[in-house]
Amino acid sequence: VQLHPRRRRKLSSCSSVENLDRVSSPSPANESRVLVINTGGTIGMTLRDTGYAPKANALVESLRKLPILHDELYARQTYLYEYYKLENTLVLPPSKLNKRIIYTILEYSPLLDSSNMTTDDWGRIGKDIEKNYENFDGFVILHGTDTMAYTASALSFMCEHLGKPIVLTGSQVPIYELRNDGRDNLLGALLIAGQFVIPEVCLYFYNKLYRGNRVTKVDAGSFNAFTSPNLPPLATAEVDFKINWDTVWRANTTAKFQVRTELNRNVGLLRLFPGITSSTVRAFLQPPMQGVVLETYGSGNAPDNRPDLLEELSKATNSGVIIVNCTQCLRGTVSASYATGRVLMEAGLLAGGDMTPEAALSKLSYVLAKKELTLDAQKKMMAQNLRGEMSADLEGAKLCLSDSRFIQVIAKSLSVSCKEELEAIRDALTPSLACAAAKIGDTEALVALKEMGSDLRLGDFDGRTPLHVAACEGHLRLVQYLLNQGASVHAKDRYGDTPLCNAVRFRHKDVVRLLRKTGAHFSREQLEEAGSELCSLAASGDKEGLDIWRIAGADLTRPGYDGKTAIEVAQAAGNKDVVEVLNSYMNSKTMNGAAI
Ligand code: ASN
Repeated sequence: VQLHPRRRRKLSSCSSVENLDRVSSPSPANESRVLVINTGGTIGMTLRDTGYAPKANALVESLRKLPILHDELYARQTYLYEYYKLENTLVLPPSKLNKRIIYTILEYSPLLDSSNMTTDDWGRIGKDIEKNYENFDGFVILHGTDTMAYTASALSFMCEHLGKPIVLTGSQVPIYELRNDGRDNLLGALLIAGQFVIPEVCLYFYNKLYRGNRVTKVDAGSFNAFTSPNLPPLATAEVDFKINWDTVWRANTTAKFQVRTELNRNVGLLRLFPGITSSTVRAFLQPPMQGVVLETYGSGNAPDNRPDLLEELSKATNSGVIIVNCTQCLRGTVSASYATGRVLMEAGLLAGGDMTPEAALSKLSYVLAKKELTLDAQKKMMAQNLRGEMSADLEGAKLCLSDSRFIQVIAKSLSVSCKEELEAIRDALTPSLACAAAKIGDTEALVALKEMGSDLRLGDFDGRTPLHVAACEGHLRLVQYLLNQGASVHAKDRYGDTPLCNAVRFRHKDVVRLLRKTGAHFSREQLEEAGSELCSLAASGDKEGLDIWRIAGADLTRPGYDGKTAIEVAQAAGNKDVVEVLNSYMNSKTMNGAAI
């Protein structure tokens, strides 16, 4: 009889777990452990005379009675309660992936409506995760929706070198009500945190998993309360969970997880509006203010006919206040495309890219608390993509295609986060890789590159395509493969050379024939210049060289720079056999390669 590991341990009575800190999991392969930190929010609220308010010490008992959120039989059979000695530990029924998620609920007191949250509460959550980090596979934070985007953003920065999932969720309707979104949201968050190593602070709501620092609450009256305007969801809960691994953040680190709880509270959000007075701006920017997110119009614009306003902003940045320019628009990024945007840069503002105001504010708070950094270093950090909160400037980058393990490894080492950045890296690297594969005749590598979405027709930094390289090397099969993939025989590198020129130079007759068959030809200028080359080959008695040029389509009667033809040069040099060969070429129809 196969005994569950906990039962075996129970029988040998070696379990002595007293509290959360000392829990060590028996970790059977199909079980994972999730710590649920219940901070409050609607999910655990009941209606009182004063309106909805959190109800303490009620959640665990009500979840225990919900079969979709707790399997009492399994808990008893596997001695769950005895082993963990925690009243607040429950277990989900088996998932589709046949996993058991054992979750322990740590309830805060008092439970908070998230409108009452402060930076101290973020610190407490962070510390509790840090304290329990090694005992759990993932973390779920139950939180009110009103400020969930702020908490998610702040935690994303505070959690340094994160390697496990932290999923915030909550609901719009209390879990105690008949129709509610709390059950689904909690279940989905538990399944994700317990089954997928998504090393990010995320937010799960209404069947979607978002990057925490990309979300914003957009609807007070819908179950679909959040959106991530500038980044697609990390996962969607459909019939199965579909994880968008391309988008999942890759922490580039060998350092251990730690939580930075120090946050600077002298930060603020200021929203521009037509007619805002300079005295309002001045008052807002007064000490002790150290960091401000200025919410500007459109792509980061502000009036450029308001020197009074710009002067206040300049004064503040000159005195060391970091001001980040973010757009009021829900979607899009700040850019310097308008004069009205450039004036803000001149006033010393930092471009906030496509960060949400919530992310920009909490990033400021995190960065400004790093007292060991100079102001310049703090500004530099603000401009960096720390946790996937902003997209890199990808102007000019070609975006398309799918994914590859290889590129992911490179992306990881470059600390690249989002799909767009990944694709830009792939598109920068793969032409060179394809050329390298062509050099050694590695068709398999080219097939693999193609499968990862590379366009084998693209050239490298010198405009050299894999076909150029394969033609140089004389890899006939590879040339055939590339032509079948749509490689162009007319591609010119930066020196104006086509694959045909390369094949001629390195004297690969078969390749020259194949390229000619596919329509390759010399240009008019090249044909004119060929005269001199033919003469020098004739002078040195190089019959093979002359033959290659013939096959490639050169006109053997074309005179060189001094007006003499190859045959005249051969005669003058006494190269009789060359004269013979040239005569035979000219007498036959195969004088140039067009007739092969
Ligand atoms: N006021 C609630 C909160 O943020 C809203 C909710 O959770 N749906 O705590």
